Amino acid sequence: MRPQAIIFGPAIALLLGGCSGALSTLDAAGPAAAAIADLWWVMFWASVVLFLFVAVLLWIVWKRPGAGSTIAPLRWIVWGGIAMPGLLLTILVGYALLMGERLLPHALAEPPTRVVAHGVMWRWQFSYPGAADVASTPILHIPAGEPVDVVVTSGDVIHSFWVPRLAGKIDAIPGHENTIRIQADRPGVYRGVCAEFCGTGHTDMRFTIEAHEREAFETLMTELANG
Ligand SMILES: [Cu+2]
Repeated sequence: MRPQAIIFGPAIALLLGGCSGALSTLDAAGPAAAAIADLWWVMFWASVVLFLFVAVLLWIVWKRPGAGSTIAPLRWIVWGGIAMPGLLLTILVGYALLMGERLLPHALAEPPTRVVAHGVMWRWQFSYPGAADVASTPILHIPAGEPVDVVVTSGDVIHSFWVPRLAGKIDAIPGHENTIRIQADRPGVYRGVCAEFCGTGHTDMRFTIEAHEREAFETLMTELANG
């Protein structure tokens, strides 16, 4: 095996391994996570292009010392050091703001299902204000294929609610309600974690989301309410 294969083979496998899996932001299973994944890829490819551009410039002056000296230093600074990063950062920040806007729980014609995620050291409890008398559950049940607003609260310290394949993260703050909109495009099981260090049990503060077809979700809510 060639030395390059020994170095790059495992590196590429390791890199691609991060693209899938139960806790991968790049393996998006809903629109909010897809927007975040898109932003990640745009930033990734932009940084690859920039890196290659600078690497080529470096290679040129290394091979041919003095190359580029016909261009005045002030010009290098103004165009390469101010104009180029200024333009790229403006585009990137504009794109990020647009994507961020899509993640907000804007008012909808049909109000989405609301569930409550309450974090306490070191577990999550989920309740369903719309479905009367449903006791809190250790697994979060949601209907698939539609937006769901998760009202995130905390009973003690600051936690963070994060289901990487469905949405970004949001802090659970004592005495405060934060709402995050999630959506699972298809029924299935999704993994979540607490994303804010909250003490010795932090790593065990994991949870599961089960997305059901609308009818199955309603049946389940009725079953839970009837005990
Ligand atoms: Cu926590």
